[in-house]
Amino acid sequence: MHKFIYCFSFFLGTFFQSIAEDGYRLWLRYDLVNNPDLLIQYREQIQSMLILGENASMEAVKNELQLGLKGLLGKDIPSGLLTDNHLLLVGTYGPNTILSERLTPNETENLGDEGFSILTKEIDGKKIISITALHDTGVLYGVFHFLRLLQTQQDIENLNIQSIPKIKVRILNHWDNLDRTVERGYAGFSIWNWHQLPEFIDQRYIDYARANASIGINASVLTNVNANALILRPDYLEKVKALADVFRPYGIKVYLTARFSAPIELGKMETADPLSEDVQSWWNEKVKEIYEFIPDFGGFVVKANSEGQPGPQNYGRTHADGANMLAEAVAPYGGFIMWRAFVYSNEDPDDRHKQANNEFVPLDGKFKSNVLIQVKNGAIDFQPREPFHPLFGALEKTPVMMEFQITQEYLGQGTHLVYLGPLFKEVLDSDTYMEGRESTVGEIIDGSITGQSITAMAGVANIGSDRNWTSHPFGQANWYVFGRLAWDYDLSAEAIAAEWVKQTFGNDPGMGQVVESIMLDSREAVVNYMTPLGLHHIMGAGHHYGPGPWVSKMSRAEWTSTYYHRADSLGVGFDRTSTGTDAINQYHRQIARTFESINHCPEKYLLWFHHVPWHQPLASGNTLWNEICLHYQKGVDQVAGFVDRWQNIQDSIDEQRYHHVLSLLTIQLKEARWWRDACLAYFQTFSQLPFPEGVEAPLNELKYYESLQYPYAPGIRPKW
Ligand code: GCV
Repeated sequence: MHKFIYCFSFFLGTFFQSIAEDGYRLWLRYDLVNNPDLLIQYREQIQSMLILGENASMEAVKNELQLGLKGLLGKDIPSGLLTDNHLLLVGTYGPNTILSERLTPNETENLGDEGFSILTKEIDGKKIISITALHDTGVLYGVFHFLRLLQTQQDIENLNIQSIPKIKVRILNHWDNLDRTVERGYAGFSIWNWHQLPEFIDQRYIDYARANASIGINASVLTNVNANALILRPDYLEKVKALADVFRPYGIKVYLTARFSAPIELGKMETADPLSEDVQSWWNEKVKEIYEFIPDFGGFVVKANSEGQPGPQNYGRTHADGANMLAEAVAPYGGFIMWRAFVYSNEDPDDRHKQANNEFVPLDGKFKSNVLIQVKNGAIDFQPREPFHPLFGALEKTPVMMEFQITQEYLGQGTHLVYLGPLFKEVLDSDTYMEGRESTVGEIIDGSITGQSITAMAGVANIGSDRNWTSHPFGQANWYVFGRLAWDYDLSAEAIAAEWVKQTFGNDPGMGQVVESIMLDSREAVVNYMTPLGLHHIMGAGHHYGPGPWVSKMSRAEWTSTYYHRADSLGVGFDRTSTGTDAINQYHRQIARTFESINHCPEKYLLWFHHVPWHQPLASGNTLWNEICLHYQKGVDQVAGFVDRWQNIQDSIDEQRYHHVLSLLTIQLKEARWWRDACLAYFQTFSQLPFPEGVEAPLNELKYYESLQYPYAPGIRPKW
């Protein structure tokens, strides 16, 4: 009879599940466990729960457990007593707490500020599952982990889990403007409704906090790095405070971007010179005011002297002068300054690739201890593939933090299915040779190589007001994988994809395999149909939507495509070897040696570092020209394969998301062909060679592709 009821409720669950899924619930769907045997096990193991502690965070814990368990187990779990069998016991561990009497110190003592443990224990013949931590936020993370175990249908019979984040500040960067447009945002408008804050608290803010906490994200920069000083005005600070109050119980600290010229714009001063005492006092006062509103304010992210943003160099000062002035202002309150290294100057004729190292390496050791240098994963700009940024491995005395881009500015924006796990992992696992031994980028940003204790990883968010948050349903996976890797960069892209798929689409193994295989192939596919073999930055001008290898006239040379691919009648690619711009020598000599040699340079970076003759034979035996053509074709074929694979699992996916993804894959296939055709038509004008067998010729003449205009492509930088 029992089994019958379970099967019936399972059927009902599956039935409702297939009706409507708009994606709003993200990976926190908590649908009824659809495996009758496991459901029985879970219901047996969790018969009651006791949540210790009363504060806003523990309230969040309680709400999440109630919501999650009710959904997953299909019934309310009553409050229990310590004497109960099969009790779920949740709370912080500390001297004289109920939990301390039940756990041994070594099960908890090393958990730090945010770690947690989940243990199955037998006490007085009664079984409990404890979820504990030294602090409330750790408990919350433990609860989300536990719910993930149930959602992904793991055995919970004998749990012995301890988890501690490797990186301290795991932060989303929103490039959201105060008018609610989002720079490089493809999912609607900003979720911050500045106009209606502080009074109107949208449920979305709470769900945003839940989603972030569930993957360990503990900080959020609310505003665009192309900053607007207005956010520092008291009426806006009141709105920021309202958001900070919502996020606090979920362990999320709020950061803002600081416009360097704010003392002039807001303070009506004549200068923003960081060495001026008046300017310093203005910032000190402003920071004091911010902390009055938000006592746990995280600090500032600053884009200075970059792409037209004001900065210390406007006054003949250095990045260290600018960062240190702000660092002193926030230091008394425990705040941080995340100073971006994304700098390049139109006036500097040197290779853009080299400019960040040129500016920041001489400043190593000159920054205050609460400054982190925020470095993009590669030296150019979030390309489908870039070698890791040479600043990782070059700064020994300064904390260096990672900036990844979750929003797909250069990777098909809101319409292409590209799972970024493999991209993030490729960078984090890259060896910098900083110590002459294995010193991966991951080990540098977690401080284990340089001994830094302040560590951080940022991701430029892909979140917007679209009902499903990220527009493309698979964009959610990129938000998810960012958080999971920021917590533990040793997790694999495969494992994270698998857990995301189970939570997002369900536990059907056949469906799971197909979806995971699409995800895991998708990054290589986009590289193939956009920028194979180390080509880079050949997207359409300004909006970066679609191909634009012909772009050659812009206000800055480094914004053009021809600057990067340098195609001519002899070959293609950017010579960054010692006989070229010598950017290669910003890497450790072991890496530089490999990249320097055209025969040893990994082919995936070939045209990034070398200008290669069209007839050069590559590892496959094909000439460079043929290999380029075959990669473009392969990218298109891969996407065609994604469409087929997706269609094969129609019965296992709810209708709404099935059709949504299918239409987006159709766009992606059309656009992959567009990329192939436009790029091959263009590069052929230089190579003057025929397409090899198996490569489809472009549908149109080059001038057709060149004539396409997209003035309303989303996410373009607005004028402000
Ligand atoms: C926020 C690239 C993007 C810009 C972005 C900039 C940055 O240039 O195209 O939109 O500006 O990077 O990271 O500051």
